[in-house]
Amino acid sequence: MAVLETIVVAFWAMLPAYVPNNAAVLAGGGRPIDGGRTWDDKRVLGDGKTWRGTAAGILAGVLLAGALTLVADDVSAAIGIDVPAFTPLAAVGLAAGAMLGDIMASFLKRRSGRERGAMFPGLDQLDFVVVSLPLTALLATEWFFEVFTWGVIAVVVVLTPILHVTTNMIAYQLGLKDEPW
Ligand code: CTP
Ligand code: MG
Ligand code: K
Repeated sequence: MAVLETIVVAFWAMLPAYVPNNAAVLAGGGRPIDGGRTWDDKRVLGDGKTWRGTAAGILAGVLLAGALTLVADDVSAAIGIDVPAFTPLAAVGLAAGAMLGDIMASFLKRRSGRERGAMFPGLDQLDFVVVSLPLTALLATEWFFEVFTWGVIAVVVVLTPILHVTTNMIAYQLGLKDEPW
């Protein structure tokens, strides 16, 4: 695969995992998942992980995967690069894995004494990749290994932190997010 092709496929295939975090920021609020419970005098997850945000995030990711699947053939023909359709299990793995990774990262942040919103460089940018890719490999094995070649995975690891930092800066500037990370 040529470099440009690899980048386009990586971005396309990861969109259902990229969107949930942003949808959660827009929809978040209401009851926190941990119900306010603490462990070792620290919140289990914190007020930044809510049921509503999580559900909206997963829904947004799955719906986007559905929409991309509808246009995959037309887009492939138009740009001359084969972008993949998503199977339902691939969509769920990517979207739910992204939200789960973000939640697990908050769990680790609280254990290390970081308050809600504190930054954790590295973890903040890659938490959702670390869970969404293995979960998708587990749920949609054939689809995963067809789409996520080593080249695509390498691009994802490099591209994701760049996109994450950029979108969060924009969300912060627009007043949608409390911190720019
Ligand atoms: N959000 C949510 N539910 C989620 C993830 C995010 O409701 N599962 C919303 C919350 O309003 C959260 C905002 O999106 O404050 C920003 O997300 P994030 O940066 O992940 O949370 P933080 O507030 O920074 O909290 P943490 O330190 O736990 O990451
Ligand atoms: Mg944050
Ligand atoms: K986060």
